[in-house]
Amino acid sequence: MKINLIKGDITKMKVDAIVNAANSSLLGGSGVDGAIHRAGGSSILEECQQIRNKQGKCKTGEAVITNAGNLPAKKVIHTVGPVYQKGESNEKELLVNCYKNSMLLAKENGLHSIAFPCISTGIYRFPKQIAAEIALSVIKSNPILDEVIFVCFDNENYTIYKNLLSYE
Ligand code: AR6
Repeated sequence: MKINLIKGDITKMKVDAIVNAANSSLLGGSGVDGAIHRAGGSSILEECQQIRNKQGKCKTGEAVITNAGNLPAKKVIHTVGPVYQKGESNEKELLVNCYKNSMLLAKENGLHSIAFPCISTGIYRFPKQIAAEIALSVIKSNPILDEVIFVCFDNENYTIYKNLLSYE
């Protein structure tokens, strides 16, 4: 399994699946969620609404899959990261679940490449260094896809990932 790092906008990625750092409503928000819905168009939100009608909200750590509308990716996997409180509310385990469940959902749907944003490290305030260590260790211990790309939007996350990957 290849692991790559890119600094940029995940909505531009031509991969089988991009992952959205959504919220449990699945009905959009700001940050990367807003960017994906803006660039992808209304068909993504329509499918999110259908999923809501069927299963209700998406729990923290879980993931669902939709079309990717106008995006170059084939599918969008929406996962709900934990809101970081003090690190005493199972946040680490829930973040592990986000990465694990997104990879499993991609595999179940016959997808081979996946691009992740730095889930929970924006509005949900998860400490970036710890979040990156978690992301890398989950991906490395679950090598079930051909390619994983980490797409860092901000310099701080990019530097953290670059340093972690260079120690391999
Ligand atoms: N491409 C890649 N990464 C991005 C992009 C982009 N276009 N835009 C922002 N990021 P956040 P969260 C990075 O806040 O912390 C939403 O309102 C950003 O720099 O998007 O999981 C949802 O609806 C940061 O590193 O997600 C939820 O309510 C990372 O994406 C809530 O925010 C995650 O930041 C989820 O909060």
